[in-house]
Amino acid sequence: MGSRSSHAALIPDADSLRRETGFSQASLLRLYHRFRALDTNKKGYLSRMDLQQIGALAVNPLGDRIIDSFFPDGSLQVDFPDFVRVLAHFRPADDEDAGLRDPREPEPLNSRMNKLRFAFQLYDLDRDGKISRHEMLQVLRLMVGVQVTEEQLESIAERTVQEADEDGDGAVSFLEFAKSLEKMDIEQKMSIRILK
Ligand SMILES: [Ca+2]
Ligand SMILES: [Ca+2]
Repeated sequence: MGSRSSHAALIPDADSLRRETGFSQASLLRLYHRFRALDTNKKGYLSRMDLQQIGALAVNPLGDRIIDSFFPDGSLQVDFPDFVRVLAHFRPADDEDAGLRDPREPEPLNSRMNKLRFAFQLYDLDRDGKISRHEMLQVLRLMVGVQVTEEQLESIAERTVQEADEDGDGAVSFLEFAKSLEKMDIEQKMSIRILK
């Protein structure tokens, strides 16, 4: 175990990252090893291609969108803290959270609300704070198989937006989105085991 703790010292800002993301020291260490293994050519950051090696994302229909969210401002590089911050949204709520949280601290990244926010921005491509029918259609196209015709897809998109659209502006705001998913087990849907 001696070598493990010396590795821990290599993680940049380990303590603040742990507080911010809720990952335990051991998980951070494992993520750090994962990060270094994904980092081909030892660049010190991950590129889009590096992230595409993550199996859980490769098989996820929204994997490409999730990968996009690692690169928020058109940047092409993900450093370790940013890597961990995105992954924290997928961390299942578990005993790592039990009783340790200071109520003055910001909401954990893997809270239901933050998971919903993360999911929302996968839909809201132009980031105007609303999911348009067109944006809904694009996500549905990624998620459903080829057995559905374009026409059927359009009517599903139309209906999905209509059902969620409470103020009738023809688009789904974040609140409408959160409300329409009220009964969904977002915890289970948004738990991706990156470490496996
Ligand atoms: Ca939008
Ligand atoms: Ca609306």
